[in-house]
Amino acid sequence: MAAKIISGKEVAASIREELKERVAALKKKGITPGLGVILVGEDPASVSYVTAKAKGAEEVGIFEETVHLPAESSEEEILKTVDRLNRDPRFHGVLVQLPLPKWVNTEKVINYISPEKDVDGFHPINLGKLLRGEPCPLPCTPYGVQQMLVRSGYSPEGKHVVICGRSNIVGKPLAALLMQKKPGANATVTICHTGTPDLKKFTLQAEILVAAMGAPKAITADMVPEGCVVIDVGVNRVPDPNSPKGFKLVGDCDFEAIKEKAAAITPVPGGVGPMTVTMLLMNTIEAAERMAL
Ligand code: L34
Repeated sequence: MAAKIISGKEVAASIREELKERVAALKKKGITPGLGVILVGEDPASVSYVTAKAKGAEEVGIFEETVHLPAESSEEEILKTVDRLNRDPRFHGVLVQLPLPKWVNTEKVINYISPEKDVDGFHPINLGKLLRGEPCPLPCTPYGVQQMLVRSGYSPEGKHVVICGRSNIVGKPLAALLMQKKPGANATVTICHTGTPDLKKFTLQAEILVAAMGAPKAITADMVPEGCVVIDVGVNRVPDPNSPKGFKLVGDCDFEAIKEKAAAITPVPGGVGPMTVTMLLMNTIEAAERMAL
């Protein structure tokens, strides 16, 4: 039987309806949640993601401002901008879109974001809290993956989740989130990475398989067990002469072949991407709610 297609776009739309109500409640108290985004350079993928964030913010009633710095910006200029947004009371959330230019120390920039305004959940204080199971802003992509699973009837509780990829923004925080002893988590988690020999040996044991490797068709149908739930976090641009843009978006999974075998799979586009943006909006609203107390 063909897999159910889990629409991140639809789950995101229903969460955004809830968020509109929370924004309305804040506005009644005279508070408009605000998000400051720093974008450095013109990388087309980054520009597209930041545009999606600005549109999402507008949709739910969040005040958003993108500070667009030139590609050649120095580390000092970026740090100064972070500092300015940290101090600006209009912003409850501050984020620096990654990746940054190669001469910039990314860790240093992230460490500079005020932990209270860190709506990406990337600050070491917040990542430490996540690891300890303390309340903290959850990194948006992992949070989105969890919410998409829970809200479409595939809770990870008690399941074996195999994550392919160990990045600081997806693999590692997703593992920390899903192994927590909490509702909607409590999974058995395996992380695979480029140092894993015989990846297939592990992926074939997955009840939920998360692909976050950053390469098209990194996961093929022979690696996916029958009845598995597959979450495709990858967003890759591949050349496509039939598209007016000259490229198309694909994930890390061989979608067409895997959908004949899996119980459910997320598409790209329209899967994890819209969830990432929506959880950022949620974290911004939560930061505003916290600061209102
Ligand atoms: N600081 N940097 C920071 N925070 C983040 O959470 C991110 N990420 C990743 C890259 N850098 C970051 C994002 O925002 C990836 N990411 C992201 C955001 C949105 C989408 C994909 C990735 C998204 O909206 N994807 C759409 C298609 C967008 C398009 O047409 O290009 C989708 O349907 O998948």
